[in-house]
Amino acid sequence: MTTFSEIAPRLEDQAIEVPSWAYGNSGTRFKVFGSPGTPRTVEEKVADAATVHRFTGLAPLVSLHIPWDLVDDFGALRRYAEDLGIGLGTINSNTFQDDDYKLGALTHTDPRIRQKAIDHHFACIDVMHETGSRDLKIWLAEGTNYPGQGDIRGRQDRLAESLRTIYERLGEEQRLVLEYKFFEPAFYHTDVPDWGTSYAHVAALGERALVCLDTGHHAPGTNIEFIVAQLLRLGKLGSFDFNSRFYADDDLIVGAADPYQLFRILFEVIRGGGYGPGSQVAFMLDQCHNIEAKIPGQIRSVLNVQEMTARALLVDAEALRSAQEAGDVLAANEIFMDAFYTDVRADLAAWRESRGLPARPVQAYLGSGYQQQIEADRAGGTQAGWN
Ligand code: LRH
Ligand code: MN
Ligand code: MN
Repeated sequence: MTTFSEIAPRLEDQAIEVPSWAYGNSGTRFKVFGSPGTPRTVEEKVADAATVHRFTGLAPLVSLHIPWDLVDDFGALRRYAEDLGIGLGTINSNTFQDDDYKLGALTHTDPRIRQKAIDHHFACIDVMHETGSRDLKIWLAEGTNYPGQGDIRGRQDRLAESLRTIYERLGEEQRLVLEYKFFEPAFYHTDVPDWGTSYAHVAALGERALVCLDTGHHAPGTNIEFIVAQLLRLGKLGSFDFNSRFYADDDLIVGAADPYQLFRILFEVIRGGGYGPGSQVAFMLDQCHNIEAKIPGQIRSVLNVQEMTARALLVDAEALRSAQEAGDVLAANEIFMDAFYTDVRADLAAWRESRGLPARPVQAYLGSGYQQQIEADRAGGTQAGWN
């Protein structure tokens, strides 16, 4: 049995990127709830993200969404973030809130609209040069609602061409990550519905194009850890968007719906070399906090990832391999489950304290006065939201 003290040094390698939109108001198509203290500006979102890092030591980067997080001077925003102890991370493009894109953006039949969508990605790359971001993340809301509505094959061809144009614009240190999602907002067919389609496109582009796996973007019952293993094997897993789901693209707190699934995913990440020095896999959250408090919700989320990472690191890899090779089904499963069932919370609390962090970050945040302060300071103005 591997012990906590044996794996503790590896916990230092954990860095989770938080999404700026987690701090703004969000909701469902039925209602967006306002909440006191919600950021009114991009700077305030960055300050909240930095607070999550201050209480956990786990979240050194905040991911931005363009145009939701558009500012005049991204260099100044970068300096502001760095003064608060964090960096600006992945830049997310947006081709899903413009009437022009109703029937497609990078896949559209009209070259003018395709070029408009490509230009938006060029603008995102310009932002990345200023923010120092490595990754351009592309999630497309494209597809059709009715059989016969579009030429599925032609749309793939136009998508490949648009992606190539964007890819060629990247700087040498920059990467493109292509996110897939099996449905929504299109319901009949989606242009990038699964890892295979994303893989086909990024493989055609080149080394700096990779797949982004959003844990909420699969059909129920999908074996996500298998996809993780396969993409790592192929050298094409670029990033995660972590969250959890019960029914659709719920964007709930990662590890809340199915901690065991998160454990299995993280086990394959570690097994496949996707964690620790030399790994190119970005651990991001893609979540919204519709009804719960946002900053403690983010703190809880990064702690959930840390907790399941620790448990996955506890799997006795050597004993597991011996049992697997001996064909000992029950022993292999028991070794795996022993690690999953190990409660690491007290060890993690002590480990945090040893590094000058609060043992219980959520409680420390709630007692810190930060929430009261932002509720007082941020009265008035317009709260940032999903737009
Ligand atoms: C839509 C989505 C996607 C993007 C995010 C901004 O499904 O959740 O995952 O990354 O919006
Ligand atoms: Mn996502
Ligand atoms: Mn999503």
